[in-house]
Amino acid sequence: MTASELDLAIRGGRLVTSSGTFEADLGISNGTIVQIGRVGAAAETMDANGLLILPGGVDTHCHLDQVEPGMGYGAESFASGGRSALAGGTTSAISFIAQFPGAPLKDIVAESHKRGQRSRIDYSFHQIITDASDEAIAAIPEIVASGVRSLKVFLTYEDAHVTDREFLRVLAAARREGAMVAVHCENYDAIGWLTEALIADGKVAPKYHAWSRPKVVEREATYRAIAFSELVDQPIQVFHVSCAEVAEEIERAQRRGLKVWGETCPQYLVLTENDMDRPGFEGAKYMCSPSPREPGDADGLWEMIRRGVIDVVSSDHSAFNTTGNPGKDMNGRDAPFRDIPNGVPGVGSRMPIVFSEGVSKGRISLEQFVQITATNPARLYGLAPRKGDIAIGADADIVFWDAERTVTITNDRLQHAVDYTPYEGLKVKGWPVATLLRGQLAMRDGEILLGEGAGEFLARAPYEMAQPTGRLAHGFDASRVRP
Ligand code: DUC
Ligand code: ZN
Ligand code: ZN
Repeated sequence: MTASELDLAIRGGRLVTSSGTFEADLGISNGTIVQIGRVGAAAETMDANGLLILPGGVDTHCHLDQVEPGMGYGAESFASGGRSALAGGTTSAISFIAQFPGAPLKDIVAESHKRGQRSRIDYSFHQIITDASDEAIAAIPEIVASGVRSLKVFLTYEDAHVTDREFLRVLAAARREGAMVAVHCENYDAIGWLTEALIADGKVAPKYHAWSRPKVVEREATYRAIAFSELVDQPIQVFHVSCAEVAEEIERAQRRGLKVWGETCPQYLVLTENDMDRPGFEGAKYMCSPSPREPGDADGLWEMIRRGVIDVVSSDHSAFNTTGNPGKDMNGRDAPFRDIPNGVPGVGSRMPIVFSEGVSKGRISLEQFVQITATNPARLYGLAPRKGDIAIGADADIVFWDAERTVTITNDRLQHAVDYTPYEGLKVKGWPVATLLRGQLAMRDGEILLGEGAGEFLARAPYEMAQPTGRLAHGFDASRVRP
């Protein structure tokens, strides 16, 4: 190799970027894209043979190696989750650092970083705040300055939800430090009240999970999160929007110029509440929160995606085996829906499902696919311009994609650690053939070629999307006066 040679040239592909699709070669040096179009001599050449060349997927909502209070760690490690990500064309993910009683935040932060070192893909973290105590609020500046530039709050879940006052304190802390806030929007008390009534009435099967948290419960919490975002003047992303009725709240906020964004997930695009009514314990495999909705609701979500109201599709990969502890049946196969852990795996199936349901079925363009699975999540969470698009100077995270290949999803293809996929038997058109992480061949024909520890921690610097608008009622910035 001569000094002027590229490390790698990718020739004969159709490049899909966030803004266009065109035939061009790619030149890569030191893990970075350095040439697009006419590309010089290279030490190595990969022939794309007319396949699509896409930016590696960016999954900004992925529970990998997350410490779960009282439950140890979820089934999916950074190593196994990274394997699945690469198999499915995803090269970066943001996981979570938990908070729970009795463990100082700095210890959980350190433990999470230690676990991240096994990652096969590039990664970062959202810091979950479940108890906005003075100590937790005081710890936030250092955590954010270390590159964990987003906080997450839950408005439901017994051990995780914050009160309105706590939520405001977290928003204020994020505003002071220049961090994004992600919100799980469902009303804790409404769900608790409905759940008690359902169980008292003998309605305990998995399908009643959907009855315990109808759309309005999500819509109310979404409106409240938006109102508080406006009050504090703090940008937020509403996680896992399950239906158009919830997205309408986000659209209204966006029309008013608020910095409010919405995410949905494949489970809301292809699963329905009927899946939880499968015989025996099968329904438990499809339980996640918010609940999958009724047949037809996905059409409304696609419309919201097309309009740009929802501009990110993440996996919310949340890994519970069907059996074991932790696992879906940890409280017994007859456990009421309330006692069955929520969450479905999906980091490996996200890109193929969104491509198939979106591009192959004519609902969105190739460029929109790139935007919602890579560019927009990278921008929203401060990973751009390094991640999320094919551009000079960006990391050479590349997927060779066969738009014509039809595959029937089976659990083994996804290569995650979880013992099932809710998408077993789903036929998809469009499949990743090879994945590159920073110019290194990471997956080819389903074979994972990068070992544990190949991934890098992505420390996120201050960025515009997480900055406040400057619009405050009466011009009074309470976040500066009272933490
Ligand atoms: N819902 C969440 O909020 N997190 C993980 C899994 C789920 O279903
Ligand atoms: Zn959530
Ligand atoms: Zn989640």
